[in-house]
Amino acid sequence: MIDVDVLLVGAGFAGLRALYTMRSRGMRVTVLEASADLGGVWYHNGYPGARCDVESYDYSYRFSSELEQEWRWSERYAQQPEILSYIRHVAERFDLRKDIEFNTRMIGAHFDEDTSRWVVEGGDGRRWAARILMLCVGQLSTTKRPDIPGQNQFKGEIYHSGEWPLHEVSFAGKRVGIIGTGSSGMQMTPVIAPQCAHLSVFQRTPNYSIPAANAPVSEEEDRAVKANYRSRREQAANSPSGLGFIPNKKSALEVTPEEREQVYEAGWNRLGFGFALSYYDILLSKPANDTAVDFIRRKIGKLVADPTLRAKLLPADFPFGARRPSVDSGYFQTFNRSNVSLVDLRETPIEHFTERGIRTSAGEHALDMIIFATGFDAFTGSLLKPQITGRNGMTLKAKWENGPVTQYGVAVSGFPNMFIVVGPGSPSLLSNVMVSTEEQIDWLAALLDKMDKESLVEFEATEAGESAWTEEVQARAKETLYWTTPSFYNGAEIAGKPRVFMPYSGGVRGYRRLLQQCAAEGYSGFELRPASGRLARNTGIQTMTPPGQG
Ligand code: N01
Repeated sequence: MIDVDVLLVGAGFAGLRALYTMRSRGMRVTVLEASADLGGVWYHNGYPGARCDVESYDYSYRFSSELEQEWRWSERYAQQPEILSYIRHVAERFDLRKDIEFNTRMIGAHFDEDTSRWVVEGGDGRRWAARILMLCVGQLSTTKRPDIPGQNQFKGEIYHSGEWPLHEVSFAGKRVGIIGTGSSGMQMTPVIAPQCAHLSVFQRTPNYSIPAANAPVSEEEDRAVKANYRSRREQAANSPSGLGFIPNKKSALEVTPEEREQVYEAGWNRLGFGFALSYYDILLSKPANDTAVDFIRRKIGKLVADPTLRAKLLPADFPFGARRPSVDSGYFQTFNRSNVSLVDLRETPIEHFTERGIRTSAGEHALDMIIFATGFDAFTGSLLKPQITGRNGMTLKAKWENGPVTQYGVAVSGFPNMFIVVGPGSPSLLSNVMVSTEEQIDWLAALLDKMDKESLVEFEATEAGESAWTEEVQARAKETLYWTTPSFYNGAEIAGKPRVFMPYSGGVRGYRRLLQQCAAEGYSGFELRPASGRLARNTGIQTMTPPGQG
């Protein structure tokens, strides 16, 4: 058994930041990473056109101003290879690789109540004992491959956007089919279309998208951001989404149609996701949202020449933003190409794969390559893959049978000293995850500082605390339009998954204040114990119950 202070799982953005921070506190840290190299989702999502839809300067670490100053982003929205280069640069610069065990999947972990340590099992049979278990496994890292019959019969190539191979994939002369029109499908469509013989896009639900207005970053822009990076970070941390956009304080319904049109027009080719904050109530009120939908449909409509195709591509039956919109670079225009066709799965559903392609209710589409851009088992997929067992033999799977229950998205009662980074119940995918990730890791570091100072051994969410928080997450979602639409925010992407709302929709700033308040109140909603639960009970040591705790 290998003894460490912190066992971290996942070497993506969150895992590397956690490694840096925990090691800087003098802790012995080991990271288990199932893949052969760094990057997490950015390692696996190497499909053509993959890029971040958060601006590069904001989708980067804030913990080191030297790093901020020395790294030069080339585009407003970085492509996947550039993001991977950044991650690798960070690992080299802070000498992080030496503590990472690659090709090592955590298959299980259980909390030993006698020693108050997590015993973690690697897929290769090795075992680690750790005081703290930190799960940095990502929210969109377990891919979803629909259960379409006949997949084994297909004789061509099959790929998934989230498990893209490391080798070069050639599209030349091939008939390619993409299933799925979320962000991944919308990003790859305009890039693959010019490279292949024919592209068929299999669409079930037309999706909203805002133009990325991507552009190279000029020297002048780079200097301007770097001269004011601290205030840019502050602004991001104090914005609802962590993207730095402050919502317009006006309602979309209180202004004249002319003024509204001007505001939407000004934001359309500039704001990306920020377009959703053109008015404060776009994500809160259906009538307000309808004004944005009307504008977006008109804009998209102008991009598609053929009226029948246009009608099929226009999103209609859910509010803008209620499912995650895309930020695209020429997606809709791609359908004007003569080598691109849309297969509307609502009219002609997929029946099965054949040797030669995909059969829908209207007939066979002959293909050489099929790409699943069908998304992920979001939020909980990767947390529930390993067998994680807390106190009294309770597994996380059993505990979350009816949906994830967490205190602030970071901890679970019954699972002492286990910390989830950007887990369900935190702003997570409703925020710039970089902001949420760094916020949570710094918060944990402060908690561990306090525990060390006061010789405390365990932290654990209380049941009352996590129940109240889980209700709060649902209550906040019900105030929004997110609630109205089936999506991966509420478990609708996987048949049989509990239908609960998973990310906290109260905003990054509000969430940070709650974390700060929790710490100021002596970590309300958590128990901090001077010994393991069993030891404390056996020896009569009083469990410390901080004030303000339920
Ligand atoms: O996945 P999705 P994604 N038959 O779940 C369709 C992040 N991301 O990989 O809507 C046919 O959004 C499904 O149809 P429907 C980002 O957070 C980030 O595109 O369920 N179709 C939908 O069209 C994003 O939101 C970046 O009817 C089926 C699509 O597949 C998230 O990843 C870049 C189907 C899935 O869309 C996921 O995006 C790219 C079936 N059986 C992605 N099952 C960044 O920039 C599903 N679909 C950071």
